[in-house]
Amino acid sequence: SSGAWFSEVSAVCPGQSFSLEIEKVLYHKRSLYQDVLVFQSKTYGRVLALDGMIQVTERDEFAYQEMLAHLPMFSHPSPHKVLIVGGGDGGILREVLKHEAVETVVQCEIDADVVSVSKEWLPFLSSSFQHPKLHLHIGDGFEFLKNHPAEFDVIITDSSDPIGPAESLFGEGYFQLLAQALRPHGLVALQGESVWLHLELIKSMTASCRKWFPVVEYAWSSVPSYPSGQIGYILCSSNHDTHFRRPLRHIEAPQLATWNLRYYDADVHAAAFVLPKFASENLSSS
Ligand code: PUT
Repeated sequence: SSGAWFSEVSAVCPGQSFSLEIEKVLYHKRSLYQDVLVFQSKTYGRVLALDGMIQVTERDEFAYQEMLAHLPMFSHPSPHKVLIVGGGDGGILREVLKHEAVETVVQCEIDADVVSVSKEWLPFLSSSFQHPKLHLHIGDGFEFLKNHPAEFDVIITDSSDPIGPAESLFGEGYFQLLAQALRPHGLVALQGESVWLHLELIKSMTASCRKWFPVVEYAWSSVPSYPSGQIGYILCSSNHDTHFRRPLRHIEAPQLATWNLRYYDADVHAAAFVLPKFASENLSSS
């Protein structure tokens, strides 16, 4: 062990700092957009940090990837065409492609270096970048959406935090573009931050989403390496009849083993929408 520690110090989570012991730094460079760091940690496997914020660790990445991908995917009856905005490590893509209904995945990631670094250092996440159903576009998700009206069944935004290159993906202008890029009955899922740290941000995001979508819900999961150990998912539907709390589809038993799920199942899906009182009082639509 090097005896060195990585500590998250950021305005995203002021006054606190989560730390991991570093075994070896594998990659550290500034890309066009941000500081990109990959290290081997002592107890969480490989870790990707962007601008000093942990994006994934090998130990707990499945909790985030499975929930952000499968909550919307199992809430849509037939998700044929899916857009991933961000998600440059490839984890959401890996999960989305498990759904047989998917014919095309378009992914728009702003930072080509995140994709290439993930291909080289994070193979457990990036294994699907060669998939024939994928159309990978390197560019700004906000700008991309302006040119793709009424095209997608499901749009998943796997962003970093609102300070840095992902800032535009947290505002009302972006939610309007998402609503316009959906096919009829389309759904959206967004990285929704932590109720312990970002309740005001989540309140304003869900209120803005409600201007563009008739159904908006917040679900959550535990992810120990994210600030406060909890992260949320904002789910929006353009269909009044969507009930996010009940998955519409289930995995057939023979396929279940090949999906290799470690966090998500139908019970976890339903339970994810049950919020502690301080959060539900702030986030309910009524
Ligand atoms: N896409 C990773 C989310 C990290 C939030 N801090």
